[in-house]
Amino acid sequence: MKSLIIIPAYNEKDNIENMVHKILEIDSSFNILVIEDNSPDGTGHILDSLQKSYKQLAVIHRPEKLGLGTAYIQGFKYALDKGYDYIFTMDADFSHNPDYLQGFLSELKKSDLVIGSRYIPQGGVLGWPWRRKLLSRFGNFYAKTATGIGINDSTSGFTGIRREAIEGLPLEEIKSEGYGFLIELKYRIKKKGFGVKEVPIIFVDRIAGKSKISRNIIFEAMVLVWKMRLTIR
Ligand SMILES: Nc1nc2c(ncn2[C@@H]2O[C@H](COP(=O)(O)OP(=O)(O)OP(=O)(O)O)[C@@H](O)[C@H]2O)c(=O)[nH]1
Ligand SMILES: [Mg+2]
Repeated sequence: MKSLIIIPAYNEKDNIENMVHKILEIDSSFNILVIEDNSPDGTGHILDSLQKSYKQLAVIHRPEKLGLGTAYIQGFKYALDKGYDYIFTMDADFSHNPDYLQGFLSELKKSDLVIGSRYIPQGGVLGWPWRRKLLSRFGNFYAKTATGIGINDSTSGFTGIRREAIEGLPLEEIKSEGYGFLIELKYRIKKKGFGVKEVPIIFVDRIAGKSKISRNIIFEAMVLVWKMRLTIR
């Protein structure tokens, strides 16, 4: 069984090398795919030289910042194409602790989608100001209520997915971005009847680098949840 960890990275020069080291130190049988969008800070060059030391590392360089949604979709296509069985998504900025990966992997033997969840008992967030905490909490409560599918952390970007669940997705049809994409991904998998399991994680605010997810996609996500409920069966 082959595992691929998909990491979108844009301007992560202070994180990406440590992240790759850390993951492969935990388990050298993991493979990593980084989707990098021509970062002005040189993240792409760091990845190119890292590839010389690690045969487990693959990199897709895209010509410009094309967003998180399309990065995941490209990663999923790559994973299916190369025959991976277990596919993980995580951020480059250490908000998602790679130490959780092996726990996710063992859960994936029983479930089709494993979600690293901040909003179940034993989960949580460290380092965010109260306003951001409140927004994320409220956003996830809103998404849970509006979609009616009972997922507590639908905006989590830390997931493990079985190949079969990704094969069931209409990758060409999914157009949402950022948080909306993360919600839609989980919604579609759950709606198809796949087994979904939330496992608690402690999410830690990034220490190095700057945030690049724009906040105006929050409104887009609020509309999306209703659209999904009405159109996706
Ligand atoms: N390839 C690619 N990666 C991106 C893009 N936008 C964000 N990322 C990466 O996606 C992950 C999540 O983005 P973050 O900026 O950490 O977003 P966030 O976690 O909501 O915000 P912070 O934790 O406050 O930084 C990180 O690994 C980013 O480097 C993009 O347009 N293209
Ligand atoms: Mg982050």
